[in-house]
Amino acid sequence: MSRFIVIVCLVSCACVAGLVVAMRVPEGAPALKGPFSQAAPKAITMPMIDGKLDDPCWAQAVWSDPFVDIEGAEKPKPLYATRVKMVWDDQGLYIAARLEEPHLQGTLKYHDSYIFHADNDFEVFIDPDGDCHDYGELELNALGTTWDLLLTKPYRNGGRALDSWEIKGLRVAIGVEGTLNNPTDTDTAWTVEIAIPWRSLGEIGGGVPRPGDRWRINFSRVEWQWDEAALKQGKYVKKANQPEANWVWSSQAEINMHLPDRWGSVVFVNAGDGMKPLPTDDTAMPRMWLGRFHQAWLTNPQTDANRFKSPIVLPGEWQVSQTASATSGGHRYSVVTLRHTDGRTLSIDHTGRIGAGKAP
Ligand SMILES: [Ca+2]
Ligand SMILES: [Ca+2]
Ligand SMILES: [Ca+2]
Ligand SMILES: [Ca+2]
Repeated sequence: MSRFIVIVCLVSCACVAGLVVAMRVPEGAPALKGPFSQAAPKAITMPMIDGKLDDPCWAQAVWSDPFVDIEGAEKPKPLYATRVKMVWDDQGLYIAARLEEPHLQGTLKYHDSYIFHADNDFEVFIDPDGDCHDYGELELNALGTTWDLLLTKPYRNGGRALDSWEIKGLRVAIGVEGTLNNPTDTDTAWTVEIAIPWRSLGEIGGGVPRPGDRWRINFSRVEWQWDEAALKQGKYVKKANQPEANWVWSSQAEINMHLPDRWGSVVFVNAGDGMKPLPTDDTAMPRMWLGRFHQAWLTNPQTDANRFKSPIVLPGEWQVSQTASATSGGHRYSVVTLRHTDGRTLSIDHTGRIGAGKAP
C-alpha cells in the first residue's frame, strides 16, 4: 500500500467516524496576543527609494506598533523603538522602517553575507500563499548590504536555506540620523526603504495581489550590544557573553522566526483605506494552533490533536474535524484538519504545510 493510500484511508476512517471534538482552552492558560495585521494601502505615487520617508505615499499608511521582544510583550521591552509601514502598487511592495539606534554600525559589504552574524540588521519574512513552505527572507544592514534567501520549509521540517535565491529588481536605501561607523558619538536612528517587485516573488507563490488579499509577513531586528569601553576607543566590540537581542513586529513566542504559522499578515487595501480598521483575521489563531500541534507532534508522534492542550485559544467556531497519522517505510505521516462552522477548513500535514479549503 502506498504511503498516500495509507493516509487517505486513515483520513477517510476519521471522517466516517464523524470525529468532531470541541476544543477547550486549558485551565489557566494565558490568552496570547494574536498575530498582528497591518494594512498596506495602494500608493498614489511610487516612493523614491532613497532612504528618506518623505514621499507622499508614506503618509497614506500607518506606522505599526513598536516592535516587541521575539518571545512576546511579557519579556523586557526593546531598548530602542522600531516601526514599519507598507504600501503597494502594480509594480511591487514597498516597506519603510525606522529603527532608533544610538550606534549606527555596519561592516558587511558583500551581497548574501550572513548579515546578522556581524551587524545589526532589519529583516523581512514573507510567505505570500501562507502555506508555511517556500517563503522568503531578506536581511539588510545600515550600509544597505542585503542577504536574500528562500526557505523551502522551516528548519524544524528539514527545510533548506537557498542563498542563491534573488529578489530580482530589489531596491534598498538607508537613511541615517547620526554618523555611521563613528562609535564615539550617540546617534538617533536609521531608516530603511525597500522595493520588492511582484515579479520577483513567483518562486514563493507571490504575484500581483488584489485589494483585500492577505499575505503572511513578519519583521525582525537583530541588535547587538557593544562594549562601552571599546566604543570610547573608537571600536565596535560585541559585549562579552551577551547574545543578540531579537525584536519583532508580531511576537513569535519563542526565539525562532522560522515558525511561519506565527507570523502576522499584511492586507493590501485601496489607496484611501490605509487608516481604516482591517477585517478580523479569524484564521490567525487556528493557524497558530495547528503550528503548535505540529511542533508537539514532531517531538512526540503520539500527540493527539483531539486532546492537545495549547496555550493558543482555538476560537469556538473552529473544531478538529479530521486527524490521521501513519508510519510507512520508516516515515511518519500526519494530517490534522480544523473546520469552521461555515465549512472552511485549515489543515497541517507532517511536513508542516498548512492548506486552506472549503468542505463540500
Ligand atoms: Ca523615499
Ligand atoms: Ca509559501
Ligand atoms: Ca540571495
Ligand atoms: Ca555614530
